[in-house]
Amino acid sequence: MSEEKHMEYVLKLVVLGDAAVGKTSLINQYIENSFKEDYKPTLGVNIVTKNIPLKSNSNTVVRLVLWDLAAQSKYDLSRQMFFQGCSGALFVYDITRPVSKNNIQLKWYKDLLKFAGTRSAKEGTYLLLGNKSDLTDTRRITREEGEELSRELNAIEFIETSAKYGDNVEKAFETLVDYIINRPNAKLS
Ligand code: G3D
Ligand code: MG
Repeated sequence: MSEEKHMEYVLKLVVLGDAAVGKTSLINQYIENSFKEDYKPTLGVNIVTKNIPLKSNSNTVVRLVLWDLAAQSKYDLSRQMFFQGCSGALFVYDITRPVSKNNIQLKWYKDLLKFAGTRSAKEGTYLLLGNKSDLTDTRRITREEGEELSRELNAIEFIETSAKYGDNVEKAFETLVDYIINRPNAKLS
C-alpha cells in the first residue's frame, strides 16, 4: 500500500478595518464552531485558525491563520508583527458608515503598504468587503462606490457581506484563498 502524500500550506491573512465594522463577526461566521481562538493580550490580536481542504486536491489542506485586531488593541506598537509573513488581507468597511470606508484608503491600505511592503500591495493580494449588507434602511454607501474603491486599490474583488446572516462570508474568504494558492509564484510556507 503506498502512502499518500499529505500537504499542508499555512496561510496568514490579516483582517483590517475600523472598530465595529464587523471583523470579528466575519471571522466567527466563517469559522463557525470549529475555531480555535488564541488571544494574545500583549499584541492586541486574536489569532484563529481553520483547516480547509483544497478543492482541487483532496490531499492538500490549507491551514488558515486569521489575525484580527482586538477592540482595545495597542495596535500601533505591534503593527510590524501583525503584518509579518502575511499572504493576504481583507479590508472591511461598514456600508452604513462612510468614515469607515474613507479610512480604508487613509489608514488601512497605507498600513499595508508601509508594513507589508509595496510588493504585497502591488500584487493586490487583498479583497475589499462592504459588510452589514443586511442593513438596507441605513445604508449610506452604494455598491457602485464600493466597486470604485476596489478598482482604485487594485483589489482582487469587491464583495458585500453580512456577517450577521452569513451572506457571502464563505465566498469572501475562499475567493482570497483560491487567488493566493493558484497565482503563479504563490508565497506559501
Ligand atoms: P469589529 O471586530 O470590527 O470591531 P464586531 O466588529 O465583529 O465586533 O462587530 C461590531 C458590531 O457590529 C456588533 O454589534 C456586531 O454584531 C455588528 N455586526 C457585525 N457584522 C454585522 C452585519 O453583517 N450586520 C449587522 N446588522 N450587524 C453586524 P454589537 O451590537 O454586538 O456591538
Ligand atoms: Mg473585533
